[in-house]
Amino acid sequence: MREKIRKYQNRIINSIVLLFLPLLLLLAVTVGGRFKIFGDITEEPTVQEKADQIVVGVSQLGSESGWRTANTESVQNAFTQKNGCFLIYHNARQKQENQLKAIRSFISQRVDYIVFSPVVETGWDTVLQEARKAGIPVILMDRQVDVEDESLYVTCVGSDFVEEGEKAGRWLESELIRRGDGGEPVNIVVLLGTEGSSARIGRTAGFASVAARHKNWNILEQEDAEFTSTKGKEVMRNFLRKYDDIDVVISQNDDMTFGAIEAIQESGRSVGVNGDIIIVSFDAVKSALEMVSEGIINVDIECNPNQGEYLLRVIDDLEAGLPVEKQYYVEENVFKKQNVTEELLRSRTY
Ligand code: GYE
Repeated sequence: MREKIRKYQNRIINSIVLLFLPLLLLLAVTVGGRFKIFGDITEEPTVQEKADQIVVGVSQLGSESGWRTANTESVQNAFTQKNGCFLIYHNARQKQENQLKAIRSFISQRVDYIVFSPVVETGWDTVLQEARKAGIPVILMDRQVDVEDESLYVTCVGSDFVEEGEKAGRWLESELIRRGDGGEPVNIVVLLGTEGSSARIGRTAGFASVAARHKNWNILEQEDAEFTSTKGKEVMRNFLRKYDDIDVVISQNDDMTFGAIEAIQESGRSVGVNGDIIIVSFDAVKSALEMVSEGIINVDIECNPNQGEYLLRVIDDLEAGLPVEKQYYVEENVFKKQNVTEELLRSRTY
């Protein structure tokens, strides 16, 4: 009998445990989400947090490149509790629809500011009108939007992509002169970044405007490689199969450059300062700068991902009721073998 009662008791205990286990798990996931263990979107901050902190919803477009990782870190280091902020961060994984969802969730959570890096330029009018209706200022980070009414966003902190493209063109001009260019044909292929993105649109236009001044520059082909290393390699491999006389590769970011260099070397050709093919890259992340200093990449047009500090300053100004400019450009350099110093490599954090 006793044995029976004990069995019965055990069964009851087991059922209670089974009943509460899902509840315990749910609690763990919720708490985890709050501290960004499980999810990308944190939970709505409590009223108390809202009262003394500026709540900033950040929609990052993805994590496709080394540049992007550095950009995300910069934002996360700026919008900290120490700086008076509560950050709600979301990664859209390259999809505009995910960014639209994130922005709408920021609106329903009534954040104080919305910051986002638009994956493409078009298609934002409606959601930005919704933010305006809710009285939430929107700040663009990194890339631009193409909207009917520019007052739908307060300001943009990012890069001058057309200027970056022109810098690439101007560097090639001077390099060809240095090599004693006698007007022989220069065959160029271009690896393009994400279709519809400001970085691609601006860099392409900037480079093309310089190329147009040179009758002997032939842009053989420009192809989308989505700012990723894998795609860069694949597209470069196709270019190499199609054209056996490529002189220059313009690669719109370092990740695509890494892939392209692999493809070129596997094809038996060499790259860089003493190589068969000139490599022009954009971003200037640390591992690319190392390749510049080794003469593997000829030139790297810097794109500065450290935008968090600028964004924080803009928000502080807005909080203080001060006027802000419509556009802030971050400082950017051009790196060749000669100016990639040991000191620069040591201090580069990304
Ligand atoms: O060059 C590339 C990234 O928008 C400036 O996006 C950014 C670009 C950057 O994925 O690496």
